Formats: sequence, C-alpha cells, structure tokens
Amino acid sequence: MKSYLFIACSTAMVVILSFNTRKEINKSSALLHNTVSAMPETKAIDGVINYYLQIKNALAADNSKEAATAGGKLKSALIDLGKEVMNPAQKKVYADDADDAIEDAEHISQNAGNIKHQREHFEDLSDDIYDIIKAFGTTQTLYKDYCPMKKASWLSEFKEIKNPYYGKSMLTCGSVKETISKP
Ligand SMILES: [Cu+2]
Repeated sequence: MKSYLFIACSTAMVVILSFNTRKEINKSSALLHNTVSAMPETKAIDGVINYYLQIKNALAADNSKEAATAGGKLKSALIDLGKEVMNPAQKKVYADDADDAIEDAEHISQNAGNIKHQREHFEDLSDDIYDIIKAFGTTQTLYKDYCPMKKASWLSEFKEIKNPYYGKSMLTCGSVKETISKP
C-alpha cells in the first residue's frame, strides 16, 4: 500500500515537474519572440532602393566598378523581394517588372569597365524600379528626375541633380519631375 502511494506520488511529481518545465520553455520562447519582433523591421524593398541608389551614385561619379558591385547586390535584393508576402497589385508589378530589372542589374554587375553599357541598362532599370517602388512603397523620400538630353528618368534620394547618364561631363543636366514620399 505504501509503495503504491509512493509510485502515485512520484508520478504526480514528474507530471507537475514536466508541466512546469514546459511552462518555463513557453515563457522563454515568448520572451525570445517579443525580442525579435521588437527589433526594427527591415523591408526587402529597402534593400532594392538602397542598392539601386548605390548604382545611380556610382554612375553619376563615373565609377563603373562600384556600379557593378551594387548591381550584383541589387539582383539579390530583387530576388529577396519576390519571397515577401505581396498583395495582388504588388504581385502584378513584380510579375511584370522584376525579371527585366534582375536582368538589367545582372548586366550592370557583369560590365565593370564598360560604363556606357551599364548606363544603357540603367535606363530600363530605372523605369522598372520606379514601378516597383510605387507598388511596394518607400521608407525614404525619393525624387524622380528626368534628363531631356537622354530622354530618360532616374530616381534619387536628394533634390540636387547629379546625372547618372553623363557623370561629370554633364552632371547637373535634368530636373525633378516628381517627389515620392514615404507613406
Ligand atoms: Cu547588357
């Protein structure tokens, strides 16, 4: 009788102990989860914008090598953007524009030393990136600039014109056509 009681008692102890352990685990995973979600959110679109702007600044500075490096990063960022949860409008824009933008980014990355060719791809790239940003939004204010000589647009993070199609040979050619504000 005594030993039955002992077994019953220790079984209950084990059950209580494991229950408490599980509660502790739940508590610590909840803590971990809160810590993770409290961190600032970095959206995939931010990577796309930042690497696009790096290409733009490199071309405006006539730096073909830096444009190529940023082109490789933009390609990855565009692929990452496709893994995001998208609303129907974003899905459509991504389906229409992402493949072309990825190809342009790839050609820019593979043409270090041939800035003329990088600039050709940058023209189409800028139009696709504009559509993508309009659909996915931006966390920073951007300006859509236009160069009447080249009849081409680009996006910039500052109001001052620094033309990526001509670099220092015609750096201030162009004007701001649109301001894209963060929501
Ligand atoms: Cu090419």
